Amino acid sequence: MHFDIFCRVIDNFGDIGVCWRLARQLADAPDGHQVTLWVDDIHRFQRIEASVGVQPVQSLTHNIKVVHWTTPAPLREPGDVVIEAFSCDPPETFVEAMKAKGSLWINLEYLSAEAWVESFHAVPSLQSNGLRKFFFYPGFTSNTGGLLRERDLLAQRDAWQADARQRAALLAALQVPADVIAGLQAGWRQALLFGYPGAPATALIHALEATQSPWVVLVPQGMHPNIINVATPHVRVVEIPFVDQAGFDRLLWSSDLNFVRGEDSLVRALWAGKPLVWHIYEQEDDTHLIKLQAWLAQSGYPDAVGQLMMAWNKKEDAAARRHLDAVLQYPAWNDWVAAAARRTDSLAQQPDLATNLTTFCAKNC
Ligand code: TRH
Repeated sequence: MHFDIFCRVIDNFGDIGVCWRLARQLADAPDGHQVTLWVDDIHRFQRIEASVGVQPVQSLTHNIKVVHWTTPAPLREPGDVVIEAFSCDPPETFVEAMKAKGSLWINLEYLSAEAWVESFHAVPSLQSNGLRKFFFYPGFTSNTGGLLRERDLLAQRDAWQADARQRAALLAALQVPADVIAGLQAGWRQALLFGYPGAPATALIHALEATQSPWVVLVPQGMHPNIINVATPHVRVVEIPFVDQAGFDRLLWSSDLNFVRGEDSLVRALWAGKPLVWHIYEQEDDTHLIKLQAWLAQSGYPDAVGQLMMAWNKKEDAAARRHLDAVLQYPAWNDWVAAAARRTDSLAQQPDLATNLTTFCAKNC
């Protein structure tokens, strides 16, 4: 099949992060689909994928093309399936051409663990122009579209985790000081902190310090400026450059504790199988807290972990500190480590999103 994926960058990196991952997974499928990825903000794309140039149309691999989605949009023949990410509205001229071609239209929705998702997933969205359009919901249960996961991802992760030299080489390439790398090799624990502004990062440093064992906190460039270069007796904070998505995965795999946000980094931290704290994307009227609660309810995490995530998202410093103190202590820490691994194992039993999507499209094309 030939897929078009339309991506409008609203903010940050999640929109293009999800679309780029999906494009590669469709292209890497055993049937090797053709993919055209339309992106309105090429510069944002370049932050997570250095091979992207600024040409209006470029071939990134033998079966992935990237088109700069400008206004007016370039005229191109639509594929068998057109995916609009997050209701981003493909151009009208393109929709006209989809009618002539008879393309299948998929609206790839946001990720949520709320119960209603199961009943909306794969439901038709009636179109007056006669096109066949369906909602496709990612999710955490087998009655949803599932989660993005490359076929060999967990094997790659295990191989990476088994080879300490690769981790040291990655950290050295990111200019992490040699004494910090040596400390990590000697057993210091590593946290990766990728959250939204206002996250209780200072409370985190104090809580890590209170464990009385050494920690390194890696912070992607530009995030959490209030704690950069902090050094307490047991905690070193190191700012690292932005890396590509493969590098980001490796950082998650080699951390003991991951703080992630949005949508895509959450899923990647789930595949890392380590304790994680999710800073969910903020929405009006605290809708995001309802989504967070729904996700926690099906997570199997200890209650204290759920309380920590609520405090983290409400940006409540004192409560976050209290709950961090609780979950970082033994034996609570071990319970969290075990629950995180169980959650990953159970999610990995389900088919991945790209497989579910191609099966659905093949049936409906
Ligand atoms: O960046 P995010 O907050 O993105 C989004 C957007 O705000 C979007 O509008 C909203 O729809 C969505 O969240 C819910 O968080 P997210 O989704 O985790 O995306 C981050 C991406 O950046 C992810 O693909 C991983 C990637 N990344 C790198 O490739 N290298 C890095 O160094 C870092 C820190 C991240």
